[in-house]
Amino acid sequence: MTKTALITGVAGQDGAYLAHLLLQKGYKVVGGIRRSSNSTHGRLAELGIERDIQIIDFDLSDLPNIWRTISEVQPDEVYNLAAQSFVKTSWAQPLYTADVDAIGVTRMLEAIRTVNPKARFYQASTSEMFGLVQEIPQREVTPFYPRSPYGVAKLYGHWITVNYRESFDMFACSGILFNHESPLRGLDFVTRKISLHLSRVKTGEIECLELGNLEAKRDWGFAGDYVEGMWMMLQQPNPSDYVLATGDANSISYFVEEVGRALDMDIVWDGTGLQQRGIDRKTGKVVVRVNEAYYRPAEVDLLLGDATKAKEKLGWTPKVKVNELAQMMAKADYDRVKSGRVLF
Ligand code: NAP
Ligand code: G4F
Repeated sequence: MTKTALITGVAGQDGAYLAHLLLQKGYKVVGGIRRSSNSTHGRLAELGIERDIQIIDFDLSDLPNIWRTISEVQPDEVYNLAAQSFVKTSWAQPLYTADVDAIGVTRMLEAIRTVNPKARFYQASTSEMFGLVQEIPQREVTPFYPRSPYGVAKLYGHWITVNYRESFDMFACSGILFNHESPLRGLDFVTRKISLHLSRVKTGEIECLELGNLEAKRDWGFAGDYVEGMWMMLQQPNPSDYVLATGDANSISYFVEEVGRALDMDIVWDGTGLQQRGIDRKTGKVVVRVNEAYYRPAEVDLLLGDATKAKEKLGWTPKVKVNELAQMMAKADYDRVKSGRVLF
């Protein structure tokens, strides 16, 4: 029998890749999108699936809307991907972030518990919960220490998912995912900012890319690999929580160098802190500068995950390495910039 999946935040990076994967697996996919005055279907269109999924009006801050959605869709699986997902914005909008990323998860769980308790639930948790890391690498049992209102809100979402599983015997899983990127990544996030802006530097559209802290390290994987892990979690005999990560951490400056290499630049560094500059040795031009405006009130210096549990229990392994990811994103953005295509 055809399974029905409800994906909240289907218009986002992960939502689009997950919808694509589930359609390939024969699911009926219903996707929740919050209303906007602009079109939000760009990623779904890019993957050619805009017309293959049923789109519904959905907002995590609106309990009656969630209730009706679960009632009408009667999903077999629910993937809660919707969130205010940009860490920096969470300092500007801490209450909104908490309402959506923390309480929103309880709204989802309450609606499922009362209306359709057999539905399997995936919560999009995050390595940001490790924040000021207490152990290297980070595993499912590593103590949490979030460093942003986003991380704090997501930690609530994680624990309420665990709590509903233990209290009400629900099939609820929390996926603790490390950073995953792609050509469909939002423009605010650092990898996409680098691939887009260096492409513009390359074509002469802008002179230079401005970034914040170049020293932070992240464990970057490819979003297409990670959505497969989400699906695998909901196919197990028992619900549990899993870290998904590559086990390889690199700095922001490393990602700049790799994207530069893919664009036939040779970026080297001089200076430190706010004076640090990236220079393309091939042209002698300054192509990267540091701007304090992109610093955060509290930084997460290093995230490095250990996905042994996911490898052993789910059979999940990430396929794309960070340098391949940088190349993939550089190529996609360079082609977009050259052809003047819409950027989401
Ligand atoms: P994304 O591209 O920002 O997608 C998030 C989606 O949620 C967007 O479509 C957004 O809609 C929607 N949304 C925001 N507020 C909402 C609300 N109040 N009601 C309904 N929808 C709302 O993020 P992503 O990278 O795909 O990440 C998916 C999920 O995984 C998020 O929960 C994120 O926090 C989490 N996560 C991501 C990563 C990562 O590295 N990508 C790692 C760990 C966890 P608009 O388009 O209208 O803004
Ligand atoms: O790309 P970022 O904005 O991602 P961040 O903060 O790690 O969060 C992402 O990954 C989390 C998983 O760990 C998700 F839960 C979350 O939803 C999101 O997807 O920033 C990465 C690093 C930070 O240390 C930041 O300070 O890059 C540094 N950075 C330096 N310059 C910059 C910039 N980040 C951004 N966005 N823009 C800059 O100009």
